[in-house]
Amino acid sequence: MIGPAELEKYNELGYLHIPGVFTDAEMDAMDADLAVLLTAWAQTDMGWNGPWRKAYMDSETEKQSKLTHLHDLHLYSAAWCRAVTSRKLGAALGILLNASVELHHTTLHIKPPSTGHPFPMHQDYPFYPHTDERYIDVLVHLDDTCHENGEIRFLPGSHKAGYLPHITETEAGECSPHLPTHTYRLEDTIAVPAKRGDVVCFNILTVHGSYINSTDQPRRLVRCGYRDPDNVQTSGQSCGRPGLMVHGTRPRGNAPGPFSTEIIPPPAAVSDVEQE
Ligand SMILES: O=C(O)CCC(=O)C(=O)O
Repeated sequence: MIGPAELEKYNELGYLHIPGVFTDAEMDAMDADLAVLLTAWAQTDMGWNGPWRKAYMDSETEKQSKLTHLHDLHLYSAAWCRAVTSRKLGAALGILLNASVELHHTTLHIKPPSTGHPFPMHQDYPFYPHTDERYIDVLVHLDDTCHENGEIRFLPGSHKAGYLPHITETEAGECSPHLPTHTYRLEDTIAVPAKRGDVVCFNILTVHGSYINSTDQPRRLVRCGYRDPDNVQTSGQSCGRPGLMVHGTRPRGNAPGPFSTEIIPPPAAVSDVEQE
């Protein structure tokens, strides 16, 4: 799936659309399990907060705009566990990272019909900062995307500028990390519409966002984060948690020894679950 041209494109633009990674049969299995997870585990709420909401939506829309989300689907569903540890995807990511590949997290984002949550321009780095940029986010598409349902959009080459300071608090308190709306505009981005079963990969530093879903159907995708296992996380979502290896082997590096076998703490209470 990844030859020299794709690798060059990814390195140059900071993102890459890979069509047809998952078969219809695989997507059907993921769809079926997702329906169960939606009833049993997923949450729907206002999603990301912050002053960007008023810049993106009028006040009536803003009140109605919601996001359905769930972290780490692979811990709840065998079909999703198989999908995110796919040998094919792992090999592609191994070429893009030029390294072994470790799964870091998976996160469901559903934009409900009609006023489904837009995303302000941001880098994913502030949500799960790592020592460097050897980290790829992969959007697994459950639905075809287009302008009307809020396809993913990127600022090409923006990863090359490094980490950009994000707005993380206002007078009212903390808010979801995002870039200033007047300098980073969705209008200046390139749309990357994709089909069910496609993935869109992007560098943890690539600036991206998406418009509201104005259609009468939900727009469903799952973001999966993968890293070079040598790239150490410093804070944020799922920090300190080792991930499954999806390509190659974990380098020993400076590790004093293998992972501890001590009991992992139980899942966080609902009120502690992060928004991203
Ligand atoms: O779901 C979307 O449209 C955008 C998702 C996003 O920005 C992210 O996962 O970082």
